[in-house]
Amino acid sequence: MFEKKPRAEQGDDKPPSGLLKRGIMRATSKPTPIAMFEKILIANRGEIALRIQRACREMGIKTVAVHSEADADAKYVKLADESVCIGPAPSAQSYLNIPAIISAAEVTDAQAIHPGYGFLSENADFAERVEKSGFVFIGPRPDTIRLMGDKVSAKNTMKKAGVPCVPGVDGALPDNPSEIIKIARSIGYPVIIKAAGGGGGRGMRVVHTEAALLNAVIMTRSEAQSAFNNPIVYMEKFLENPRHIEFQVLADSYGNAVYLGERDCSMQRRHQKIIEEAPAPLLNARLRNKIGERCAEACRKIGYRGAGTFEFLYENDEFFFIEMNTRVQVEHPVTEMITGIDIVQQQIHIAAGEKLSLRQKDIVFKGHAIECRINAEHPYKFTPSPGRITTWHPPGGPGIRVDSHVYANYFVPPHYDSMIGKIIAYGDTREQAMARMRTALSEMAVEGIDTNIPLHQELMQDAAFLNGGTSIHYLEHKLAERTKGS
Ligand code: MV4
Repeated sequence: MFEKKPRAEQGDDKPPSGLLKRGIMRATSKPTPIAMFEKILIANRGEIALRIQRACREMGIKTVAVHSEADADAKYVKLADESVCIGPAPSAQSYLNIPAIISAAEVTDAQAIHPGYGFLSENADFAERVEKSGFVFIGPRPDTIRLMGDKVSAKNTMKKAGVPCVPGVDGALPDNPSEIIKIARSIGYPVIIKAAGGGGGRGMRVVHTEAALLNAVIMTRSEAQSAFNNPIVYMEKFLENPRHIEFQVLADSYGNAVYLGERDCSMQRRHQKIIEEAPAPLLNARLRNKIGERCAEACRKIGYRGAGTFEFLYENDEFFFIEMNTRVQVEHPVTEMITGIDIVQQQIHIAAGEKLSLRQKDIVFKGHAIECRINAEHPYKFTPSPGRITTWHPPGGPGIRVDSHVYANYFVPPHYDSMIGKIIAYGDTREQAMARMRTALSEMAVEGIDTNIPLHQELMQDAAFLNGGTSIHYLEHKLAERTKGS
């Protein structure tokens, strides 16, 4: 099994990778007529695997599903043109098993690999091995993924490229205690200590007083060493009550880049977003276009390729860059709804070596979209609720999109993330999108497992949320109040 076929020599220095070999680019970098992929391997599972499969089908591209033993019976696996079992249920042996995934691409003769989100999507070593094996990685160059994976280098790069960042001191914190104290004084308390290897909320500590500073640095360093094998930490001003707003960008291999507006993802618990919307409530068009253009310009400057997201904290009408994500995101549909652009198809066109067909002036933001992530979990205790779904009635009607791989009698495996789908509601206004979401949630029937639909129903009636949105801490405070009351 998994016999390795010899592949043509692969030049490893000529961007865009994989294209020269496939004869669709000259060495001069002038684009010639593009050969679209015939077959793509989808290195993911669940709703995003189905989402990518749909994008491929619409483009006439064949798909290979790879799956674990736990996902063998999933409908999207059967719907794929081909499927390969890559290992047992635990992710480490299947969806994170790089040799098995590359072997699956070889035996099925796929030309490109789409990593989705999570799993190997931001693993630079995976992207590199995909390209060295002669396949196209549908995403940024491995070096870009590596650069953005280190949060210190990501921030320095973006600051240099003109993206506004959280006030702080550039670069890693020194070891010298008196220098650390000096840096914190220059920033002003409260400060936050973050691990360079962290991200997405892992490995951070807020410090309110000088008395607590050095211990916090030592603790964050040692946790960072064990969690990320990297003891480097950095310091920023701690913003007390920001929103999380992120900008979507698309960039091709020829230095063209556009922004697709922003998403407000402030409604979250323990760094897990549960509701996202586009556009961000109350954001004025001038500031949107200014920050969006800074992001697009940064992409041009660093030679970014593919879809990407600039994460910002937003406080008092100011944006502060914190991290960049180099993958398609869970919440990409809200941007698709207000722009009419298929982000997954754009990723594929870019990876195939095409020039961006979109120009900034043609990208129009119309209406409002909200996404509720449906999780198989208790709505207030948040305990995971895997098991057999006996009833599944998804909602429909004007402006409703459901991205889910689930069906009646589907078994939610206990091995993976609890998200089983997303409802996206679109409307001319935020109010109409919300009203449609309320209707959709009331129509939806799921039996056999617990879901967070009751929490979403409550949040769609929440006065602060309806009144222009909330900060990143709102949901956790609200849930704490609820617990006290009961
Ligand atoms: C911060 C911050 C306040 N000030 N940085 C958490 C996730 C990671 N991406 C960065 N995070 C934060 N960085 C400064 N200088 C607050 C958070 C934060 C947060 C950010 C986005 C979404 C949810 C959050 C929840 C808690 C803390």
